[in-house]
Amino acid sequence: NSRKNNTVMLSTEKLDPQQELLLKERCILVNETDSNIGSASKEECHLLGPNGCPPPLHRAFSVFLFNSNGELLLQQRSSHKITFPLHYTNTCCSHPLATEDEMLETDAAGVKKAALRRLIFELGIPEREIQLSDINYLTRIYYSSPSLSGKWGEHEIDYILFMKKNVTLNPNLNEIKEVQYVSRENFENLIANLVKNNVPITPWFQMIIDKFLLLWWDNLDNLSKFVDHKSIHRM
Ligand code: DMA
Ligand code: MN
Repeated sequence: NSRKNNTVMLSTEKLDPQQELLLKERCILVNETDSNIGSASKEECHLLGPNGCPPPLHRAFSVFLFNSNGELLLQQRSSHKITFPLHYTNTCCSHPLATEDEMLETDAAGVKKAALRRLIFELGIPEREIQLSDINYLTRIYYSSPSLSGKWGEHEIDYILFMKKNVTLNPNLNEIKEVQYVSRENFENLIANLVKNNVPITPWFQMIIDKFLLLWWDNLDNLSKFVDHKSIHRM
């Protein structure tokens, strides 16, 4: 009935206060060729327009962190996340901010600095354990996708960053529900189990799985032939 619907609506409108504060961050707006064209709040960058129109295109990154055994660290997003709560996804994703440091483009330094900031904040990796030089920038992908709520969504040029390093983890529970390492040989089984149990997977992680991940994973110690800083792949 309508009263019940209304209650559900109101409860989904109430944002987690910590996540709500982060909506004030300034993201970097880009054009289709990834040129910096200005900035907008994280909120503006993730609100769908009328008729579900995608939000403004902005710069983002996706980290894939492997341990020395070649196992990939996955996370389940916390229930507090405004976009894609409780979805399973790659190690860490976020946005470089519109600050002098994180807008640096040579060697994708700004994106890598943002990745370090978020690996420390989300996964609780001690600062001394990771450095810019641990991060390998492979390529960029473009994608656009609404989140389930119908109000929020993504529209990004996403830098794919690979790292192989053993680190200490202390996940920030406002960001992350759980983390786990998965081996290449157990990966397909783990994904099949998530699907079987109706645990959603983020659309960008699914696209990367479908198009690139296994090839890159099989060449983890030999990634240079896959480095492509010219293309922006569309799925
Ligand atoms: C945004 O990730 C970036 C991608 C590649 C989807 P996010 O929603 O996890 O960002 P944040 O952690 O800053 O909320
Ligand atoms: Mn985004």
